[in-house]
Amino acid sequence: MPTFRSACPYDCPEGCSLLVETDGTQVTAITGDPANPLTQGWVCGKMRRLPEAIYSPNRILTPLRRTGPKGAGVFEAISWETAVEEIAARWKALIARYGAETILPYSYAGTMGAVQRNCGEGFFHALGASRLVRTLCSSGKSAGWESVMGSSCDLSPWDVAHSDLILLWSANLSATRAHLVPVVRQAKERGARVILLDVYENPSASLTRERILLQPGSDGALALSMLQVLEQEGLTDQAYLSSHVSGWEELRAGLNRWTPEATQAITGLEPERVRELARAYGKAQAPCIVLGSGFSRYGNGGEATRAIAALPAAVGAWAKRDGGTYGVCSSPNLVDKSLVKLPHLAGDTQQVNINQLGPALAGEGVTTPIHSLYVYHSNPAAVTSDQNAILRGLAREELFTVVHERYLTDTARYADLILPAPYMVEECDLYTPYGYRQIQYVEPVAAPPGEVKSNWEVFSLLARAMGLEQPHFSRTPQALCREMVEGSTVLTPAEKAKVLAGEPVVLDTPFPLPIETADGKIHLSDPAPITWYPPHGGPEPFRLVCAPAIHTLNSSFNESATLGRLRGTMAVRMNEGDAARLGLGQGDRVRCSNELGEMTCTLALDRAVAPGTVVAEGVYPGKNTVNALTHARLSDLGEATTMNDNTVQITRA
Ligand SMILES: Nc1nc2c(c(=O)[nH]1)N[C@H]1C(S)=C(S)[C@@H](COP(=O)(O)OP(=O)(O)OC[C@H]3O[C@@H](n4cnc5c(=O)[nH]c(N)nc54)[C@H](O)[C@@H]3O)O[C@H]1N2
Ligand SMILES: Nc1nc2c(c(=O)[nH]1)N[C@H]1C(S)=C(S)[C@@H](COP(=O)(O)OP(=O)(O)OC[C@H]3O[C@@H](n4cnc5c(=O)[nH]c(N)nc54)[C@H](O)[C@@H]3O)O[C@H]1N2
Ligand SMILES: [Mo]
Repeated sequence: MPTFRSACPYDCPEGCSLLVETDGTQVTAITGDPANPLTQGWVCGKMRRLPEAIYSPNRILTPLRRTGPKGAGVFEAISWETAVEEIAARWKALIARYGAETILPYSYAGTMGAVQRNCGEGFFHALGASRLVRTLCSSGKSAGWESVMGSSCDLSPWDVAHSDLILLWSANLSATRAHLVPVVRQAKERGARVILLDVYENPSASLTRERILLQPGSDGALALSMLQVLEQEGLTDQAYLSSHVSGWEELRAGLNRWTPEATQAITGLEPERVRELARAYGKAQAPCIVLGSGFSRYGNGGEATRAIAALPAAVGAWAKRDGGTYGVCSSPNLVDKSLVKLPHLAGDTQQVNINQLGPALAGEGVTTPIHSLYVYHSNPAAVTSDQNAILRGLAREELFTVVHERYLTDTARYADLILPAPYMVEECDLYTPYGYRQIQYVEPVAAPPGEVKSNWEVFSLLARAMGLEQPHFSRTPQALCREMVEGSTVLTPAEKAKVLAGEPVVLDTPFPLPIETADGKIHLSDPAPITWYPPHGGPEPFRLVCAPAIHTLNSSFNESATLGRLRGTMAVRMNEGDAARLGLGQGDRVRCSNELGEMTCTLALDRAVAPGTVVAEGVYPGKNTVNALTHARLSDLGEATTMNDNTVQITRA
């Protein structure tokens, strides 16, 4: 059986390197590539089952035109030529009447490849369309980190094996960082203490008996209390603070507001528990915070990230080998993606935040109304907040909606035209995952079935049809990948050659970690000392938190019947005490509701949850799913989603 190298294209920190086996035509098996020190021959169950999705009878294989009412999912097959002609004709008429800003591109992270993910940006800039602000994931965390650490990276995943105190802070390793599970086990065998800090016992709680379940959106207050204890008990590293940190004195001066007693009402944690945690952190040889993103998807998520980022600075963890944080690093500087994004072509057109699609389609926050929506590698009807507002917008009869997809998603159902999209084994791209410093170039290993075309191919066709003259749109993805690799200012010539030969190249984090701020210092009071303020919240009695599911990835893999069965039915998890108070039991049907909408699902009581909190794992297909309950409000820093920051009423269904 021929075997080819490939890489996982999904929006996951792991960026697994893959070995793809084919029978000469079709993909028959996918495993992990031992050449990548993280992947080491093992990949998750989602990836192992990808062939089922690739060859599913439900896959869209030709362009489709709507023949029934919007949302009904009734389509007829048309040719590419007709589809492209229709799009160009509709867009030219709309541009003549309203200007190109009336077209809104909508994309996020169906593929993470440098070319296929970003190429639409160049096209829509050249067209003069509205600009989408892509902050659907962890931009609050990135903005908070940047205000303290600049563009510094953090530890590599394998470094965590040598830490003696690992805080699994808002991170569900079993779902989103599966390759860290054996690393944490190794650390435990060496004697490390592992503590989970979350709003519920997520599946990685199996790694440790020590769980601290805090109130949603209170992490910043907890971190400030830890800093207060570290300071009061003389556990800060004065030498590190004076040589590597600025703004400590201003922050220190206000810490007495944040004693564990003062934050107890916010975090829900016993003061002694917080003191013990801070002492363990301050006394560890190489404390490591494995930092997920869930805690940052709140109205105060940027500030909370600043507070957590202050902890390793206060104890000088970055000066201790394998101390610091893991989970924030991405590889933005390995290659320059502006070659594909073409930022120089961006005009001063109106911006629409990705989280506010519903309001934008209703005419809120835009000066030019949106009359056409082009969705590619995203599924907003399922993943984006305020689902009911989005569905109302997508149902607008005159809105000309084009969706480039692989199967009939909740968004594609509302399209006027659907264009057939590929899986990664059918396209060329360059991957730089955000969980460590890795880069891999991938060639297609199987022919695209039917009339499937990649994002790049479609934008090249549309550029020609719209009369865009730039020679850029006639290039090949291979040439773009090669130019990005060759232009890298980080990779050595030998590494570049290896990348272009299709091998994964992995770079270690240097020790000590270079602090990449303008003055080389960590900033704790710039523009103001770190603080905590309440998240958005709401009037209903329960806080609703969204969390990743193991067997799906956002709405991706919903197309796999096997993975759907493994995931089970839509549920919310609740604390047993809260359930007893409401007279509810395991497996009961419950109705979750707030002013935006409702969701009916099963109640799960099998894992502990912070009091007054319900957790919804995964993104399910259909209407009245969890994002019918999430607001389109933004975070304090980074204009990010606040999808974990909502409240709901729970009643028996
Ligand atoms: N299997 C699987 N893998 C995935 C994904 C998936 O959906 N499924 N999603 C992918 C994507 S797009 C991303 S961005 C990453 C995400 O990877 P992670 O960062 O690990 O996951 P998050 O969803 O950000 O959050 C993880 C945890 O945050 C917790 N949490 C929520 N609110 C709070 C809070 O206020 N405080 C604390 N301490 N914890 C809180 C949740 O309960 C959850 O256990 O994973 C990627 N990988
Ligand atoms: N309730 C809730 N909401 C969430 C989350 C959650 O955990 N819970 N997670 C949030 C997070 S962290 C994120 S990052 C977002 C993710 O939101 P999205 O980026 O929209 O991610 P997916 O749901 O994976 O949908 C991606 C779609 O792209 C399609 N696709 C894949 N590859 C290609 C391609 O090459 N070309 C084209 N045209 N299409 C392709 C897939 O078939 C899939 O339907 O969702 C967010 N929303
Ligand atoms: Mo994400």
